[in-house]
Amino acid sequence: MIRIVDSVFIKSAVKIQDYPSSEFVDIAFAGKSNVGKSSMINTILKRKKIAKVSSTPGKTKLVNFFKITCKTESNDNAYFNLVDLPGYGFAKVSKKEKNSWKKMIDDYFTSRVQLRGIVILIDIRHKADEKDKVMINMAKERKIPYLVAATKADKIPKSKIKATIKQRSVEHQINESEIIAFSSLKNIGYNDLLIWMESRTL
Ligand SMILES: Nc1nc2c(ncn2[C@@H]2O[C@H](COP(=O)(O)OP(=O)(O)O)[C@@H](O)[C@H]2O)c(=O)[nH]1
Ligand SMILES: [Mg+2]
Repeated sequence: MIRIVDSVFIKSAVKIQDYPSSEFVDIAFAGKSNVGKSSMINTILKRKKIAKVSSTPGKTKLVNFFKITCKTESNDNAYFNLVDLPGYGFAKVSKKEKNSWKKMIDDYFTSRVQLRGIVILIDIRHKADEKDKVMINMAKERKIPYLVAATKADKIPKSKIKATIKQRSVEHQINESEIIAFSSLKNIGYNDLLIWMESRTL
């Protein structure tokens, strides 16, 4: 399993030409505003606030790049870029702003040759929603390897997690091996996530 040793913020970008050049691969994270993306990134990086846990969701429409130093089973000094994509689906923004995430993510998908995989976060409690479906279909269409992480798994009874994950996989028409339960609060799914990330960074 991958072990994160260090992380540094590189830069935020809006346009393709602003992306940092890199000889390392990207692992990206996407999800609706408030789904728990910043919390997940902070959990992975073991930092309290490297990715801001926002009180005003939907405000920042930026692609944030972090350079991660890690140890893998085969390499003691490996690197990859963790990319925090703009959150979507926040109600209190203009229509134009509402769809800007789609273009930003599609620009990133189509132009970033370093991209090796994307973690798509959904809330485990909510039945498949339109924006999540759009996001998952974008990854499928662009043939980008994805892992769906169903967040806030601590909010449902432990005994219901397995069946709920199965239900979400059916709703999203994905394989059961492509979805995990996750909680930043209770550390559910942390190992599964890191194992998948290692498989994408090798
Ligand atoms: N119960 C629970 N709450 C969480 C979890 N992850 C995030 N939250 C809460 O959900 C809200 C949004 O979290 P944040 O990480 O900022 O979401 P983001 O908008 O997707 O970056 C905050 O109030 C967090 O404390 C989790 O695993 N369990
Ligand atoms: Mg956030």
